[in-house]
Amino acid sequence: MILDSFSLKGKIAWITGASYGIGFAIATAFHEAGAQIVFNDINQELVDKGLKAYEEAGIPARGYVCDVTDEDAVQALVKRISQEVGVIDILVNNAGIIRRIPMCEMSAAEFRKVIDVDLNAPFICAKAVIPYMIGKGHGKIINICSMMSELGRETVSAYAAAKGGLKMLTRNICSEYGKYNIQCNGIGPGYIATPQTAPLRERQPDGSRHPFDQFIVAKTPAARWGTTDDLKGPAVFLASDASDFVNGHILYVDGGILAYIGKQP
Ligand code: NAP
Ligand code: GCO
Repeated sequence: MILDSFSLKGKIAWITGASYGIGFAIATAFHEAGAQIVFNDINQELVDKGLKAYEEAGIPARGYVCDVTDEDAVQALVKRISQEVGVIDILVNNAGIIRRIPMCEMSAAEFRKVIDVDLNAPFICAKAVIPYMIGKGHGKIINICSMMSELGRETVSAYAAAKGGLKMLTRNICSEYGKYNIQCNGIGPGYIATPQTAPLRERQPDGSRHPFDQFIVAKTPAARWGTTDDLKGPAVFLASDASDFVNGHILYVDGGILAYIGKQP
């Protein structure tokens, strides 16, 4: 049955930075598809917050404290997961940050921090799990890219550079490890209503909608912000056997933004 190929039953999935937001939504979808969920976040408070949320959702997730930019910590975490839970079948590189600062006002340290979390960390985490996936004879890596993997805009130079690099890292992992039955693809969410984009949706002092909110709704053929639920099906597809011959692909889940030039003013 074709739907059986979308099952994640018996698979172990590690979603980074998944105490809430997009990572949490993807983890809930993976659980519903049958996977055992493992997540990490940057401190115990966030991990505990995530564990409470997973428990309330009826999901027996395992949570670990780990800063994904720390290679030694990530290597140790992957080993610990393999001993305590089992070898990771699915990695979702979800953890990410953004700093909205005009480029010429951004310090090199601030630029490096965004690159470190959004690009170096996916490299570190993929490098840590690939040897185990080779040993197991299969693996799925999903990198959470962005509209900014394809487009720029004011104030997000570091984020766009990182997400553009993440698109090419995705293609390179495909190129280098596809022969080991490892599929590495990206998901490029459009504008999704999460804490990360909350500043772009804040009501104005006069109660009107944020100008950026109005801009994005006009720029999106679906005429709405995405929700984390919109990402669940695409993520399960890319994590499942149904996508075994899909590799190096960035699946944009954007309501049509990238296809649309925009309405005449
Ligand atoms: P979010 O609400 O800010 O959640 C990001 C998660 O990553 C948080 O739990 C965060 O923990 C964690 N994290 C940050 N740095 C970390 C580190 N060094 N080690 C471990 N965990 C870390 O973001 P989101 O909106 O869910 O986005 C998730 C991913 O989707 C990101 O990669 C983002 O770039 C991407 N994305 C988002 C959108 C959107 O519209 N929301 C669209 C396209 C792509 P803290 O709370 O401690 O920071
Ligand atoms: C921004 C937003 C975007 C979204 C997302 C779009 O400031 O433009 O934060 O970058 O987070 O990446 O795909």
